[in-house]
Amino acid sequence: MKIMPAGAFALERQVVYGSEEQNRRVKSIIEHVRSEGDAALRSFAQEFDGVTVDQLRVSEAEIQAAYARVDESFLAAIREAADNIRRFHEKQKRTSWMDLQADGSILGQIMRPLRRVGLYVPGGKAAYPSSVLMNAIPAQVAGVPEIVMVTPPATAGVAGIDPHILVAAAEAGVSEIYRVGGAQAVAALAYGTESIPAADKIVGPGNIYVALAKRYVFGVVDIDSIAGPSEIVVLADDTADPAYVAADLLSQAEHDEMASAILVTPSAALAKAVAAEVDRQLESLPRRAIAEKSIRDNGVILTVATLEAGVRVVNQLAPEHLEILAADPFQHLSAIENAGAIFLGPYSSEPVGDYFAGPNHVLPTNGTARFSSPLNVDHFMKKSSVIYYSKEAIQQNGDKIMALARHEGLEAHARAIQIRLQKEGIARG
Ligand code: HSO
Ligand code: ZN
Repeated sequence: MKIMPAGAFALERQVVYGSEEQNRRVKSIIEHVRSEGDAALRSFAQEFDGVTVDQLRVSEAEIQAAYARVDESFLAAIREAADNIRRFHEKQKRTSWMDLQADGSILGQIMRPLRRVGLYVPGGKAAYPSSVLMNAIPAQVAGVPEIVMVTPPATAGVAGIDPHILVAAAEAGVSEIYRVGGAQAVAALAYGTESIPAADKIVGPGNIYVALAKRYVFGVVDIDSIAGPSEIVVLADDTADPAYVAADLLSQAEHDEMASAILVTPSAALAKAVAAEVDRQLESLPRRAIAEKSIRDNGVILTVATLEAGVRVVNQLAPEHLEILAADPFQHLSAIENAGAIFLGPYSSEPVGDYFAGPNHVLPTNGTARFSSPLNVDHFMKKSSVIYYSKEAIQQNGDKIMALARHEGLEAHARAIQIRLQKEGIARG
């Protein structure tokens, strides 16, 4: 890994907009699904996945059969992870409220779950059961009655879906599963087809076509953020074990050649030791090619004068994941302004959060931790404001409302108030 002073590092953010050609294809796929429905989904499955799809919906029998095909240890682990995730997200739930004012008015806010949410799960190698839990459980905790999953066939040419994905979906409360992927799946969720009713929101990661399709249908439905490649920043001092730091950097580098792994440290000795450890540990990694390219292209060790200076660098990077491996990690917590998830101390390796601890692993990437948050229960709820004005309140405030309306040149607004003040004989002055 390159070692350089933090001041010499120029961060490049990689926002994905796709090529003109990709955008054109996505638009055409979406329009096809919109006009031809299921027939378009079947013909795209033939064209892109090489499969003939008879039943778009995955049957209950197929889901039950999936349970027989996964290891017991996998099932036990996924159940415990799901419990932890559920418990964490339960804490986020907010309740409706009503406030009675002194003048007899009532103001309030009603919280309701979205009615129907679509969860996209990519096919092939990037189909992570953990991501099924992370996307579906907050929706379930929010009370969303219909959680629909769409996913392409796991293997090209075979209509089946990875049993681990099916089991994770069933455990996380997914209520319907359809075998359809790509931009066409996003279109089906946005506009609905004969067999897939339209959803109100679409979440979940996908390839460039899925990301562009989500951006395209945004407004017709809500979407989550467009996730970029995984990022980890480790802030460490000389008390950190270089083998731990290297292992954690590599844990995210193996996701994607575009993933980024950065160490920020005031310790020259740690910098050198971690660089050597990364090379050593890379050698035996099954996904060495991916991790190596990620480290070479986007991995760097930034040296700083002090941990406090390191915190300033971290705030500029605004990483998806931050690990603090320092003598007293909690000492720096309040100074961290921008980070999706913060892992403290030597035993809180990022995979603890990726899989198991409970907090969500769908996190803001690409510097968006400056203004956005981990996926959470609120993302699956909406609010309605409630306004009840009493006679006394309209009498007290009618004049002010009319003044504001007339200032905006909206006389009908003013008169809607005035007519009440007159009729009720409560006009003042
Ligand atoms: N680190 C990824 C999530 C994940 N890791 C899924 C393993 N599986 C999110 O940035
Ligand atoms: Zn991960």
